[in-house]
Amino acid sequence: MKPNYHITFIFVVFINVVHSNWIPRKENEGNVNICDKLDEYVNSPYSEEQFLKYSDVKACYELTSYNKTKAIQVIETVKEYLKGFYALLDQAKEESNPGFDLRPIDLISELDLVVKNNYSYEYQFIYDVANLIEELRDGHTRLRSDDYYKYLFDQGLSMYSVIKKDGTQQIKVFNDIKEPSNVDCQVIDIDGKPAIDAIIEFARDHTFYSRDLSARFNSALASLVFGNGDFYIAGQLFTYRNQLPKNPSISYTLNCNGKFSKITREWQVSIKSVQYKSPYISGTSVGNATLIFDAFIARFYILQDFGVVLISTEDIINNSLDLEYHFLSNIVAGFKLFADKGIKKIILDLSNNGGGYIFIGHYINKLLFPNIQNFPLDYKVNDISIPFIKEISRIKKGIGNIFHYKSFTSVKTKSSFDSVNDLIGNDIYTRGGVQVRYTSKAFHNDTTNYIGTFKLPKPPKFPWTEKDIVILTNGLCQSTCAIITQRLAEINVPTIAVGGFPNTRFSFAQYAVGEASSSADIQPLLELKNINSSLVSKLSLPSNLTLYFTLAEAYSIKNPNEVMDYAYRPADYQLYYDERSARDPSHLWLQAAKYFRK
Ligand SMILES: *[C@@H]1O[C@H](CO)[C@@H](O)[C@H](O)[C@H]1NC(C)=O
Ligand SMILES: *[C@@H]1O[C@H](CO)[C@@H](O)[C@H](O)[C@H]1NC(C)=O
Ligand SMILES: *[C@@H]1O[C@H](CO)[C@@H](O)[C@H](O)[C@H]1NC(C)=O
Ligand SMILES: *[C@@H]1O[C@H](CO)[C@@H](O)[C@H](O)[C@H]1NC(C)=O
Ligand SMILES: *[C@@H]1O[C@H](CO)[C@@H](O)[C@H](O)[C@H]1NC(C)=O
Ligand SMILES: *[C@@H]1O[C@H](CO)[C@@H](O)[C@H](O)[C@H]1NC(C)=O
Ligand SMILES: CC(=O)N[C@H]1CO[C@H](CO)[C@@H](O)[C@@H]1O
Repeated sequence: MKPNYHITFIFVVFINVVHSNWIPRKENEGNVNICDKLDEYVNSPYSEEQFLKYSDVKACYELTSYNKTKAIQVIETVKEYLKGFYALLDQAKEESNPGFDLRPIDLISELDLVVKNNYSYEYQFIYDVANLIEELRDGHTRLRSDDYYKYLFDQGLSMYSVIKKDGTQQIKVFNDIKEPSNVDCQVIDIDGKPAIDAIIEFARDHTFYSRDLSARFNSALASLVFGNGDFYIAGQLFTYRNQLPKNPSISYTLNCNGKFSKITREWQVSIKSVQYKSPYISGTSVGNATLIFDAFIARFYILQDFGVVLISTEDIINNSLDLEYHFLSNIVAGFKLFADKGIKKIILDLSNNGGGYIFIGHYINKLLFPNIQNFPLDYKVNDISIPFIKEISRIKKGIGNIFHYKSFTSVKTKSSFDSVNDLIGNDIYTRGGVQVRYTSKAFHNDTTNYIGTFKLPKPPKFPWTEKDIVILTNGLCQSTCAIITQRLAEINVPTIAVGGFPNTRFSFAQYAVGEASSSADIQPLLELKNINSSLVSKLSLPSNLTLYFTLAEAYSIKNPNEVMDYAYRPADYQLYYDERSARDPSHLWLQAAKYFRK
């Protein structure tokens, strides 16, 4: 059995290779199955086509009719996974902090209502289920179908938001592949609605990378992300979507220096994935900042007299423990270089960081604050989860897996659990009005969880305290990124969030969890010896459907009963994008440097 390496990350829209020509492809001819034809276009290296048409993809999706029998099976299986493993299922029924834009959801009952609807096509049903689950606004929890999330629908256009001197907020064109002269024109209306309202509505109802609306608003718009050794345009979910959009196009009214125009953009699917390299900064130079160390997944800059560290989500792409080790050694080396150069203040810019291995977050926290205790966790104990806990705990190689009692240190005793029953424990909490059983609270034992063939570097003692670091994000710092930033915020490292709405402080991070998992992670465990056949059939989803979920919840250290996922933690300070700072983060770094604690 392969141990589980505790990866948690949120999908960051992160795209490859630029195509500047938007050549529409020829009309579809004949009666060949349209889905096969699309596959052929995508897979043929000689294809002249660069884009799939919206209407062809729609026709492909509409080849499969809705089958209520199959739909009921899907709903029943999804319910079993959620009841067995989804740590936040019952808390989701409660009213949450008013800082979040979130309604209480009794997901199990609402899933039962979905099958009462009539659908013509299977994809409509799948989207409804997926959208309902996304209303949890839990980035770790979503349903994906290989068939109906196969394509990314793009308009070649991205937008951003600036706050003018008089305090008003505007939507502007950030980048436009088709018509570069539109860049920085103000977007007045979108499909006849004021642009700002259209973006807010979309962010509120159709994005789920934060429970906080300001951060969701940022995700609907474009911003820069550092990754893969360069800067790219991230987010832009309004114009870059993974579900088949309802209409074939969107129209925009633009104001370009007083000249008004209306443009209409069709949705297209780029065959070669598109990488929106930032056209504004590229390579290693960022404004007046000097790059002193490039660790590929991290960069160390000096600007004026302070340091800036960027850390990306790279590990996900390569997914190799040896590389992780290499990256971590480089991160240690970068900080050491700062210390050697006498850098006294450091900005951690973790904008658009979707997370990575949990132990890396833990390691970075301990690197900067050697005595820090990372967030503890627990997960659900019930008829569905117990067989996995017991079975995996019997397997020596299972150490490191979330279901193995030896993967943890007990919060109560501060040492390893003596037996599987010690981990299972007797903890019962009232959540959403019902009694729910969880394991004993535990810390990840990062030594056991990191089964590498090498020793992690023992870092030197660094000179910085919480007064010498500030955290800067655009609100989209998720999962392992939140394990770093929300933990450091609890020891009073100041936090700054960029963007959102005027004078509205908002969350700098979200989804610090104990572990995220999925039906695909559970599938191989169904083959273990003592997992009985009724459990296997309960948990068997069609292989083209994957349910992702938060498996273990994390708890605050400061307020030990507070579940981090539902802890509303607004940033201490807010900054805004303007035409320059949206394209050159060094302008934000200069502003952020004012917030080091005195
Ligand atoms: C619907 O799905 C069920 C279960 O997979 C199958 O037995 C049945 O034939 C399908 N019905 C239709 C009309 O395709
Ligand atoms: C679904 O379709 C059936 C049969 O066509 C109809 O009787 C029923 O009212 C419809 N239900 C809904 C919720 O539209
Ligand atoms: C999954 O695959 C089956 C078999 O190829 C297909 O009939 C079904 O439509 C697919 N369902 C989804 C939700 O992708
Ligand atoms: C770099 O510094 C110079 C001199 O202080 C200043 O004029 C210029 O605007 C700065 N450039 C950026 C991108 O901040
Ligand atoms: C963590 O695991 C290692 C390796 O199994 C073990 O030696 C160590 O005692 C554990 N630490 C704690 C605090 O339980
Ligand atoms: C399988 O496990 C379930 C729940 O623990 C139990 O109710 C059922 O009797 C078991 N079935 C078999 C065949 O052992
Ligand atoms: C740091 C590193 O090795 N990155 C590699 C990750 O994988 C991609 C795709 O194979 C390579 O292009 C990168 O160089």
